[in-house]
Amino acid sequence: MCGIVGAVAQRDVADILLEGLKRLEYRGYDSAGVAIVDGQGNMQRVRRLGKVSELAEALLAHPLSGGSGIAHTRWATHGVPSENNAHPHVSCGDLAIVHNGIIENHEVLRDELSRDGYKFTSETDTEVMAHLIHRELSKNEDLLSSVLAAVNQLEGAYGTVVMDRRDPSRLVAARSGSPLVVGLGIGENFLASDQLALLPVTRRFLFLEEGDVCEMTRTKVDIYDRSGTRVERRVIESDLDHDAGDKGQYRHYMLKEIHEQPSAVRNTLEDRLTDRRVIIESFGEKAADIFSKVKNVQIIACGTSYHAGMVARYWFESVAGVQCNVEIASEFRYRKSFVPDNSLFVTISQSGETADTLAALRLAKESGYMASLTLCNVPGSSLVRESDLAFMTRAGAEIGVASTKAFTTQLVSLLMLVAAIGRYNDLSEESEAKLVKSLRSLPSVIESALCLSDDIETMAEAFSDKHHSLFLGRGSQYPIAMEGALKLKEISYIHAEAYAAGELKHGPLALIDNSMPVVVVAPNNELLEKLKSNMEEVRARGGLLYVFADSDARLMQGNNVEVLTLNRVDDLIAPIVYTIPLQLLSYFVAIIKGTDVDQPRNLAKSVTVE
Ligand code: F1P
Repeated sequence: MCGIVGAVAQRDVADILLEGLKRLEYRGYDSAGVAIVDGQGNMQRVRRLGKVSELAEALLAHPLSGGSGIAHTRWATHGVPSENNAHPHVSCGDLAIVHNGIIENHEVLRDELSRDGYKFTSETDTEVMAHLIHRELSKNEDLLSSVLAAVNQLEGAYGTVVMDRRDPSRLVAARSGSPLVVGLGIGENFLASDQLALLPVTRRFLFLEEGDVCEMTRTKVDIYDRSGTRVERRVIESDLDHDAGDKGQYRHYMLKEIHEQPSAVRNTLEDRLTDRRVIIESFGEKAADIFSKVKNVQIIACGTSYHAGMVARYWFESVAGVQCNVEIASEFRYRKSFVPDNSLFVTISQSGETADTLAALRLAKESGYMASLTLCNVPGSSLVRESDLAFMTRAGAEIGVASTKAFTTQLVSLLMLVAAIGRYNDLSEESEAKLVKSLRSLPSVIESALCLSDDIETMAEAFSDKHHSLFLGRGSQYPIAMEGALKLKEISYIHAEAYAAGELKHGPLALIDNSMPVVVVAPNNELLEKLKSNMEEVRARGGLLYVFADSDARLMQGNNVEVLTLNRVDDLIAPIVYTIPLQLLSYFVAIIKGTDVDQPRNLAKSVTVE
């Protein structure tokens, strides 16, 4: 969603801000803007509807000089995408502000500020914040205490940075519900909503915590907690690759990330397995003690991460012998739920900042769960910091909005978790050794699945003129069908629905005709014969079948049936492997349709508002 970059330096900061915004483009946005104070104390602001490249062009035509600035990519919540609604917002020509999040009491505050004579030029909740801080500043003349006083009047979520043209040597930032990170330079300092934005200028970061307010100059960073008490935050050296934001030889980040899966999975596994076991301590020092008591697992996640949780449910109950429930965070957080004894609360998130998942974790902490664990791809993110245990999926930076390598590494992490907990329940030493062997085979098995790329590219042509599609699977392949359908929807905008194949007769069969492609994930397992009957039901009604199967499945190519064959793999890891062709299918369909693969319309990479 929205992205923030800020800088105070001796040099001109326009290029640093612009590069930061480009690196945040993957989060999804509809407009962009920058405000810089020049050497004479003038506030200069440029905003554009559309891409950061349009803002860059505007800045090329009219370059901005100055060592203090803030910049933003906006994903509309209050008010349509437009130049007027784009950030930074300015109050009375003096204060500029950028903001991520949603202010829930903005209407009351807007009325109050209008009565005090403030004029509004946008429909945003952010302009309300700008005027509110300005009003405080006119009372006490200190930006830091004005921001503190203003945020105390806000309800909702914010990550915000404020700049005053009358004293551009300092920026003030505040965080509640939307992440902010300080980047430490030498004689210059930076702020951003995501460390990726600042990798070209620094690797040393301080993560602001909930309620923190920060005052930053070129040489000093002071952080205060919600009560105004000075606090220290740990400096973290980032190990993210500087070029994490580079597409390399690939046409799109998504394609690069699909092809990175063998190495991403290798990283996930590295140092975490012995020959026959999963190393429990990889989940944290307290993991063995906690896992030995677990009798129930509650998984909470959103979107693709939720699908990973759905697969894990099959594994937990069949492999570990441990009861497992999975629920979408936005539902869980608003209902009263039952907490069984010895229950582990597990969140899954590539970003670690998803507002609903974070709220669910906070609720769980008050609800009697034994402990919390997050499986996450971003070290230092909110979910990681607030959970008792954290396991990094180590997929590397994922830029494409539609998650690929983050998903498969989540599945790998979950299978390790199943083994670690299973050891204290139904998983024998022999079965764990077999599971470990299968995990180790994954990088090369995924490599072979990627070899189907050309055939899938040809298959994709059949989808380009279609408006609807169905995805079918059974057992642990059902959530994989759901993930396949989600991927196709997200990036090609073709309507796609997934069904557990046994549900066909209970409704969706009515939709089948020769304009409805039906994609089936059909590895040879104990449900294959049932699945074959479901496919016959589709074929008999003129439906078009596109089947991913293995050689042992003995499925014949024929009229209206196209079969692509994968190598036979152990059932346990089959959901991970069958994800690959479905990712490629969506990618190639989107290419033919000419959509924006890496930044699909209306979607965001990090969903920091509920
Ligand atoms: C959940 C999610 C992703 C999806 C997209 C938007 O986020 O739905 O699965 O790919 O990027 O958010 P997270 O909690 O896994 O970060």
